[in-house]
Amino acid sequence: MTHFSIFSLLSNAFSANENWRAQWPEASPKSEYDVVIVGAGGHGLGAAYYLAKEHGITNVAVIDKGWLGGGNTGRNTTIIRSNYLYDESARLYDHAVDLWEGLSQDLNYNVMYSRRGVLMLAHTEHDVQSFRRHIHSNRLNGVDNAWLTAAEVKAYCPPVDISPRKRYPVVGGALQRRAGTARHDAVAWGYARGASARGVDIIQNCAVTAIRRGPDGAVIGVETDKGFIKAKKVAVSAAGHTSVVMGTADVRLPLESYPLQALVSEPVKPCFPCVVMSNSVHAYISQSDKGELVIGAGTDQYTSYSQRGGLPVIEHTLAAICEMFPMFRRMRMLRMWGGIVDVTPDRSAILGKTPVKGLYVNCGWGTGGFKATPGAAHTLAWTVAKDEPHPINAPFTLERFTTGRLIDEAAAAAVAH
Ligand code: FAD
Ligand code: PYC
Repeated sequence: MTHFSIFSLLSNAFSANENWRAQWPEASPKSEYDVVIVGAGGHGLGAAYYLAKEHGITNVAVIDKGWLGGGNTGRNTTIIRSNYLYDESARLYDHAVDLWEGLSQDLNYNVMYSRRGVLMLAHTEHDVQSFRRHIHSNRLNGVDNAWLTAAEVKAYCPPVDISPRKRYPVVGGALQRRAGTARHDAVAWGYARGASARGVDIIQNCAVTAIRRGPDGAVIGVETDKGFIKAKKVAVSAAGHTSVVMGTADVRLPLESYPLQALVSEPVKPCFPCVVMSNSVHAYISQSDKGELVIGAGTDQYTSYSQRGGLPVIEHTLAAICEMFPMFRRMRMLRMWGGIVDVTPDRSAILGKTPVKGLYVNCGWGTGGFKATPGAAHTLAWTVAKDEPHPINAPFTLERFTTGRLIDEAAAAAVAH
């Protein structure tokens, strides 16, 4: 057992979020929409917002089986960065970071985007080589990322212990200064508010049970537990469950769903200046504006739809955190939770059209889709509105799993999986 107190482990992980259900007005679905979006996470709500704002398409419903933002959007650890290896990813994630920078103004809702820098620690020669490769690639793509020596790591983030006698000594790090965090529930609420103000219906507590196709194979609507809803187009953004929903339209996706967990400590005064990630020791940490240390683990090693991760994984993570940051050894844990992430073979998303006319998909973000929220939503809205790929999401189609033109971002995912 680590020095973190485990006693409050089973406390009310999402009591705050449960209140959202009460705050959003209940809407009954109309019988027909131009576009139905399945999943009221940041990606689904964002797509509805951009459909309305940029394409004038407002006869849209966003349908969720739970409450808005109650999926991974309200469960993630809010790390935003764009230091991915391949050109295609750099374009997508940097597009998202560009949108993050103006998002509070755009939505007139403070999403608390904070450029505090994301520092990835290197512990081995392999880490050094991999990070340097990413840094070179990022620079060629105009994405900021810089190598720091161990002493420079310590100067940027004083709580890190860089003693060479450690089990995993810190030998340097890759720092993206433009990267940072945002407030996840504000993202869901900001997009929901913006979409709703433009006429979009947000329907909570309504599970989509099947996608229906007409005689010519094209989408005609969705079956829900509140009845059938006719739709000219359907976009599925149901992280963790997308393959189940898409399976009802006979579209098979190369996805596996895993629990990914995180926790927060009791709140303390500001003491941690940036985000630090260490994939070798399976842990990452930042401090929220409320003062809590936000700590996350790697995915559990088995597939599951459980929204709570395994105890050994989080214990391993806390041991690593206490080793890297000895000053946190006496902190107490406030709450922990899990989300279900869907993972593709190449750890990149599937985003765009499907073989079914009128059916679009946004999934496979694995452990890293929060940062992509505005970029994915923005380009998906374009694709749905025009029925054609956006230049940025064009490489992220389903076809790459048959052509073999994969976008292998396993190393850049930076979270053990
Ligand atoms: P969600 O927010 O999960 O929304 C999908 C919605 O679909 C849900 O609300 C769900 O209820 C709904 N749904 C599912 N099935 C149905 C159905 N049949 N009918 C109707 N509705 C349905 N990413 C990062 O970039 N940085 C991070 O630091 C980070 N940390 C993470 C930490 C944890 C613990 C977890 C779990 C994830 C983390 N992620 C992170 C990943 C990130 O949270 C997700 O990739 C992203 O939030 C996905 O957003 P979304 O809108 O697609 O999905
Ligand atoms: O993608 O940066 C990330 C991330 C951090 C924690 C989970 N995902």
